[in-house]
Amino acid sequence: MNEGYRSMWQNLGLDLVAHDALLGVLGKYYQDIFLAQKTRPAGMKYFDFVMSEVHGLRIKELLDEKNAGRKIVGAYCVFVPEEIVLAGNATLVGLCAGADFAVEEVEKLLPRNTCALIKSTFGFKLGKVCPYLEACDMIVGENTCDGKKKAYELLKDLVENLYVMDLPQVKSVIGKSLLKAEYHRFKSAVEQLTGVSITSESLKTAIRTVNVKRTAIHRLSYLRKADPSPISGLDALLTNQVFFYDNPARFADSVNKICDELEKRIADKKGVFPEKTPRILVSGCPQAVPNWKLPFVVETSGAVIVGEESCVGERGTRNLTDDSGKTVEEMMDAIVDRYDKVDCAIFTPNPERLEHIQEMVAAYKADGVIHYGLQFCQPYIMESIPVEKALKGKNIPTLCIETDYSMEDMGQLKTRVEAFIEQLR
Ligand code: BJ8
Repeated sequence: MNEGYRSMWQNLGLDLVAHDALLGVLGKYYQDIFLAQKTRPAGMKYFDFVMSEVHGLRIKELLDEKNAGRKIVGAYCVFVPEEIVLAGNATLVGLCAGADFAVEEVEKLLPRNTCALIKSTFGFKLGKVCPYLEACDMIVGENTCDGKKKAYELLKDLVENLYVMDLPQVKSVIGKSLLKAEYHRFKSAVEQLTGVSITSESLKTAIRTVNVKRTAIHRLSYLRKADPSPISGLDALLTNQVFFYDNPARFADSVNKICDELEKRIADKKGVFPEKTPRILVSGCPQAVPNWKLPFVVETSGAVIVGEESCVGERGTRNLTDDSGKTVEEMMDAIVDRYDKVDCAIFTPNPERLEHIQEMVAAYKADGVIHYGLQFCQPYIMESIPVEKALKGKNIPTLCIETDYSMEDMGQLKTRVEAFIEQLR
């Protein structure tokens, strides 16, 4: 690792010893999971590079942006509109929360039976190991599940720059008007942070920039419909994870380059796994970096993941924002329309998600669904019950798993996943 980065991390207030330990574990984990895969697309080298520099070069780029007067905004949820952030001359980064850290410290602040994602948010802060978190000028929390809502009340004492966005819990006219009001409030907060007024030109450019990166991901998803699948679920998940913190234009270019390669693979009938390998759709809680546990288990047990019905996946990226508006007001409405369609399990009732899962099963020719629930995540685990019932009623094999970020249940998980895959053959 470049020695210059050490002073950068020190200036950000990181605990260098703990941070070295984290990078050491991550590097080994990445090697064993990603680099050990056979027949990867050559274009994945870009993502390997991004991951090897995830706390290095990308942080340096963000700090260079800050030195040039730009602001950095961090978010934990796909309801935070990147379009508004970019239009206000700021950069949005996803704060990943995909690994356990400083668990003992965290459990002094949060109940033990809190989901791993929320605990990880606190662990990265308390352990002083996340340079993204420390580089942010504004951290946006959102009132989604009860766990997050209450956790932000505590997080505000740990960070100086927390902004909390309220969100509706019901898809209705009133719910949508709350979303609209909150997005306008957020727009003003971004403008205040950056000192830049959002104009129709800047908002249109921002909408187009985000649409370009979502379109690149749509292209990649479309190619995963082929049998044999030209890319592993692990690599596809990684691109969806990098979506949250890479430079948007560079990200879109890199995904499009992989897609060019995948199109050729499909024409040559070349896949990462043989034809007729059981195809799995994963549905449920988001899998943030470096949470690669489930796809690793699935793809080393004889199946391939062909889609993710998840916020780090199609739930987060599937809709574009209409860019045809002429005024800021019209484009803000288009943004509200776009985000109002996100079918997170915090909404009640939430029939759209079940419809989307079924659509994805058909579109990706999935042989079965694995519902991925993080332990103690009430919204998704509660929703897994009607989802499983409805899918089984349509003869779609479904396996519900509940897990966390630890490796303790790997053996048990593998046994269940293998038995499920056997059933799909
Ligand atoms: S839009 S899925 S990113 S809230 S796993 S913290 S739900 S208890 S993450 Fe999410 Fe936004 Fe919804 Fe998507 Fe709570 Fe469950 Fe934990 Fe969760």
